[in-house]
This record gives sequence, structure tokens and C-alpha cells, in this order.
Amino acid sequence: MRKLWDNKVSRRKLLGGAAATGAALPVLHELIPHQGLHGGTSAAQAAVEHHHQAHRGSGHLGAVGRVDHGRNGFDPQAILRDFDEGVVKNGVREWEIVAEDREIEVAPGVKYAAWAYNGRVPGPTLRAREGERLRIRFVNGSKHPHTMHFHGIHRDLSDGIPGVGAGNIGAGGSTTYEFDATPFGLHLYHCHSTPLAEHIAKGLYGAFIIDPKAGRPAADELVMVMNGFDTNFDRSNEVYAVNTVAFAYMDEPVQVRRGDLVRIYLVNALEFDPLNSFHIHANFFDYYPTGTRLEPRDFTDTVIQGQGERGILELRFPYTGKYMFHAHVSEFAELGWMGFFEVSD
Ligand SMILES: [Cu+2]
Repeated sequence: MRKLWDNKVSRRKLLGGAAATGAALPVLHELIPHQGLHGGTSAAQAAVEHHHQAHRGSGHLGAVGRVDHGRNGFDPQAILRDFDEGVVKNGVREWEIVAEDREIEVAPGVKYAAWAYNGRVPGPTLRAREGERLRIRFVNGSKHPHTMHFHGIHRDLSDGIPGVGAGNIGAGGSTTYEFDATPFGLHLYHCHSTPLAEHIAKGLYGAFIIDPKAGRPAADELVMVMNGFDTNFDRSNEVYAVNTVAFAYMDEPVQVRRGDLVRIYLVNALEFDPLNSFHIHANFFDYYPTGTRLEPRDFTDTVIQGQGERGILELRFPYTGKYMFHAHVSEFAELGWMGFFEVSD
């Protein structure tokens, strides 16, 4: 693991000090050492460079290149619309999930020693239908003990926590979790081994969708897992993103059609920061908290989610063009959590 911050300056100190001057980004740019630009780089550098590039109208992180999605083994564009429905055998929906240690690139040049379910961060978006029997075979290919803890209603023995049922699954071990898909809604799964924040922050989480028995109206469906990365292990994130890669949807906007119903499954998997948020420009959405009711609670353009919170957004874009979306926690936006929808006919 490369050491990203040699001077022990946290990004919070940087942002706080810079904010006091009233010119956050240029000051940040001066404060952060620049030798990393041609080798290693910090997230804040990446953010600042990105900001400058955007203002020059030249697109993306030209100075430090792009994240190598091929090497990562997953692509934020593909994750958006990748739903893993497993395999149904004898009336039971089954998956096999393997945990592994895997270095990933979370911003251009910023490597992170992640732990991953099925080789990706976030893990696969598992999707089932209300009332089905589910069986998840979990294999721990990592060097550390892990579990899979699913949100939902089930017996304690299948809850995937240390000390109950199969408990911690050691390196090379495996177990099977079995429970019914209830209630319908948007849930998540994550490792529950201790120390808990670290096991989640390292990348062991994913979206878990239980569709209502009658389904939902046809839509262009997108999965957005809001996450972050503590690259210097100070229990504070240096990189923020949706689906892991900072600014991924600035570089490659999310493509949608004008007038289509767009449904976003939004999950907050962030650790170390109590709140995250999602804000869309020039539009409003219906919001279904946890997706457990078929009527929206809100019609809004910004939603706040605590740790582990999630909800379903539904909207249509009335105009073509590029529309920004980002955390309305501005600090997170500057450190990677912002992107564009590109609406076409
Ligand atoms: Cu774990």
C-alpha cells in the first residue's frame, strides 16, 4: 500500500484551513505537495486537478490519466445496470459469493488495498422477488475473517454476525446463509466482522434489492452505491464516489433518454462520515425511503442518508443536455462524489 500523505495533513485540515481563506481550491492546490502528480497522487490533488481541468473545459484528469477499469476488474458504467439475480434451483434462488483481498484504483493513481465480494466494490447487486427462498453460499478467499450480514427479516442464525450461527468465517472457510426475501425494498448486505467500520470501509458491501411481488413499473434502472475510501487510515475519507471510482460519471456521464422513467437504487455505504446526500440539478424526483412502500414520501431534489440508509428515486428528464448530480455535502463533491447525466432523444 503506497503511503499517500507523507506530511500527515488530513484532508479535513486542508479543507478547513482553505475554507477560512475563502478560496478553497486554489489554496488546497498550493498546500498539497505536487511531486505525486507524475507518480502517486493524493485524492485531494486529484480533486483539485479535476476541478482545474473542468474549468479549462478540457474534460477530465488529463494530468494524471484515468482509472484503469480493466485492471480493477469492474467498471462503474457497468455496475450501474448490473443486477445479479443468481440461479433458481428447485424453487430456491442461489448465489455464490467469494470474498477476496484486492488492490483497486479509486481515483487516477490512487490505489487502495480493498476487500471485495466477487471481485468488485461495491459487491454484486443481488436481486430477488418478495417471498422467495434465498440461499447464499459464502466462501472466504481473503486472508481475514469475514461474514455476510443481510438486512431484512430473518432468523438470528442467518444474520451473519460473529458469535451467532456460523459466526466469523475464517480464511479459506465457507458457510451458507438461507432466509426468505422479505420485506420488499432496497436493502444492503455487508461484512459484520470486527472492527466493523474497517470491514465495511474496505469494500465489503453491496445493494440487495427485493422486488415487490407485483414488480415495479418498467424503468431504466440504475444502482448507485455511495462510498468513500480512507486511503491513509486516519478514519476519515480522502476519496468519495458513487460506485467506487471518483468522478467516474464526470468522465463518462450516465446516459439516459429524455422522457424515460429513470429509477435509481441509492445506497449509502459510507463509513466514518455520519451523513451523505444526493442532489440533482435542474430536476426533482419521487423518493421512496428504503423502497418499502409503493407511494413516494417526498418530491424533492436532495435527499440525505445516514450510514446504511438507502432509498429509491424515480424521475424523468424533460430536456436533453447534461445535468449534474452530486453530494450536497460540498466537501464530498470536491473529493470525487459528483457526476453528470447526459440526456438524449
Ligand atoms: Cu470482513
